[in-house]
Amino acid sequence: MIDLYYWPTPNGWKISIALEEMELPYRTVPVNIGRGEQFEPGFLAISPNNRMPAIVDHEPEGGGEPIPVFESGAILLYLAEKTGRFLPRDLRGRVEVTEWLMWQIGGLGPMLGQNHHFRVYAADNLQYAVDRYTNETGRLYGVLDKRLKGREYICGDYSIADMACWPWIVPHERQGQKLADFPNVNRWYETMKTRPGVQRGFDVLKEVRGAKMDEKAKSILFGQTAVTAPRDVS
Ligand SMILES: N[C@@H](CCC(=O)N[C@@H](CS)C(=O)NCC(=O)O)C(=O)O
Repeated sequence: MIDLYYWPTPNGWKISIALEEMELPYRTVPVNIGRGEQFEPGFLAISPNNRMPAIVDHEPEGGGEPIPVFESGAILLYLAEKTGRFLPRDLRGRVEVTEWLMWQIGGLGPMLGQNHHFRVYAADNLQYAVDRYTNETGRLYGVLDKRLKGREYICGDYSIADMACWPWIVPHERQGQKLADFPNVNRWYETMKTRPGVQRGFDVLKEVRGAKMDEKAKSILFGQTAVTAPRDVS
């Protein structure tokens, strides 16, 4: 059994989708990040960066103590290794999937996260920041569009790179992007949506998906410093 520490956001969906696609048994442990549950000591012991997703695998290969894993890219690699699925075994295929996984982790996720921040959450309208991240989002969509030309999935066959990228394309409207401008991304996005594993993963905790962020949640999420926010779950 795997414990999935999770909240329904793009980074969370990557792992709920992977667990569903890999048909691994798991139980969901909600981490309400708008209420500060990511600062609970028990969670920090698993995920010291106070971010979800994280997992604990109670049945690791070879037995022994449960294995905790934080960082969605590390979790995807761990699960792909565990199951032998969605990560090619041959050197060249493996390098390609790793490249596009790292592209998501190092570029698509952080840039689109800043896009959401300045377009949707920032108290002031900071036009420079809005333009900067909207343009960079468009550039990254363009890169993905070129990559998907002539390929059904990002690396040809379906892989953990698709599971990492797709959740970040879900909120394309709030990122100021039109999928019609990126026909290959659009086609891939729709193909992904038809996969039962993607649908099941996307629906985990769907009852709280897209809940409006109140001021308290904003101060917990956007007020973090080196000292960082105290636990506040009231
Ligand atoms: N690099 C991390 C990013 C995870 C991340 O940013 N998670 C957000 C939600 S999408 C979170 O837990 N935020 C809590 C916080 O900011 O305190 C990963 O890929 O796992």
